[in-house]
Order: sequence, then C-alpha cells, then structure tokens
Amino acid sequence: MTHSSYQFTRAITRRPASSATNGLRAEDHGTPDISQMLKDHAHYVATLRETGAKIIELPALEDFPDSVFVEDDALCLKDCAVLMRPGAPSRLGEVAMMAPTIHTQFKQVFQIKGPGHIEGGDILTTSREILVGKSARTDAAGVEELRTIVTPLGYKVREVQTPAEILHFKTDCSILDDNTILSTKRLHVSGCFEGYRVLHTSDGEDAAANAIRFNQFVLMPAGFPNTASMLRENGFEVREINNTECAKIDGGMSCLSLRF
Ligand code: CIR
Repeated sequence: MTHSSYQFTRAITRRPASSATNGLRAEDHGTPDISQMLKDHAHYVATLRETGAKIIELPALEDFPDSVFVEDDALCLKDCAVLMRPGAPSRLGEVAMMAPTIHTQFKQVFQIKGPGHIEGGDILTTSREILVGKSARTDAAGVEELRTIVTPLGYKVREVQTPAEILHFKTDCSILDDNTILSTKRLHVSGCFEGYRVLHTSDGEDAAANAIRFNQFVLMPAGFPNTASMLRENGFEVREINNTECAKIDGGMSCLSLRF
C-alpha cells in the first residue's frame, strides 16, 4: 500500500450542535461556549477549504452532543470507507447519520458490525500501514474486524496500545508527512513508531499533538508556541486554530474532519 497520507481532495465536517455542552469528557474543564466553538469551527473549515479541497459541511445533530467529532464515525481510505462502531454508547447512533454521506463519496463502503468496537480517533493511517490503538473505546475485536475488512484490499493493520490516560491514540500523535509523525514523548516511549521520523511536542504542550497535516498546512490548536515554532523550523506551514471549547470535551483538530 503506497499513497500519500496527507494529500486530500475532500473532507467532511459537521457543524457543532448546541448540545455539545453535554459532550463526553474525562474531566470537567467547564462548559463549552457554543458561539466560540462555532467561530473556531468556521475558521477550521475555512482553513481546510483554503487548500483547494472540497469540504462537505453537514448540519448539526442536536440528538448527538459529540457529533461534531466526525472522525470517530468512519475510516476513509483511498478506495473505500469503513463505518465504525463507537465504544461510547451515546455515539453509536452517529454512524447511521454519517452513512448516507459516506455512500455518496465512496463506491465501496464497509461497516464494523460488532460485537467489537472501534472509533476513528484510535486509527492513524500512514503511507505504509494502519495503526490502531486499543483504548477504552476500541477493543481487540474491533481491531480484528477492521483487519478482516481491509487486509484483502492490501492494507496492513498494526494493533498498538493507546496510553491509559488518553482518550484516543490520535489524541497524542498525528501524521506530518509520509515518514514523519508528531507525537508526545509519553506515546513515543511506547515504541509504536519504530521506522518513522518522530518529532516531539514540547514539554507542557502535549495537547499540540492532536494536529492534522492537510495538504500544504499543518492545522494545530492555538496556544502551544514552542511546538508551533519547532514545526515551522522543520519547514511546515502551520495554521493555528483556537480549540479551547472543543478541548473542554476532549476534542481536537483530527476529530473535526474526515479527510480523503
Ligand atoms: C468523546 O469523548 O467521544 C468526545 N467528547 C471527544 C471525541 C474526540 N475525538 C477524537 O479524538 N477523534
């Protein structure tokens, strides 16, 4: 399998619902301000669009407080998509709401049927393999079902472990180019990135790891100046997006879009 892990022609996003104030969170950091979240989301979408990609914007789903985090609903590959089966019970129903859009974009669509669970936030697709971190949301059965679906298509799935203290594998890492990963030190020490060039987030800036490379830009949450400088010194064109409100419900740059 060889294809670029950061060049995309399309992305799917979903407008934040007012009910995002009830979004899932590991710790209470206060209630998200929805008008600020909407502004940040608009900035995010505009930045994706600035790269020339087509952005499919879906309407808010009030019944699903976490539905702005579309990444968890599907895995989009070059030639097919796989609808996920979230481990968070309140998020299971989001997938059916995403499915029609996925079907308009992909000829080949698969579905994780269970009994296992898997969320897109635990999946890092690199140019050579699909890393899936087992977590509180993604279990071994979910990983195995994904493996059964994509192996015949030529993809290699590697099961890794999301550190216990973080929500998703990609909470702590992101792809910067075909051979380079941005990672927190705590995730890198787990040894899962052998063979890749790894750049570390700066001390005290772990939350900067949930970034995305989308065509010419690296979108990262604002407020992590040392990591932003390090990325610029390494030649990346960094765009900083305020993420204070999504961060209150454990969401970051990658969660907000499906990219393909
Ligand atoms: C959740 O707990 O499911 C949401 N509040 C945050 C999801 C973030 N998604 C992601 O990291 N891919």
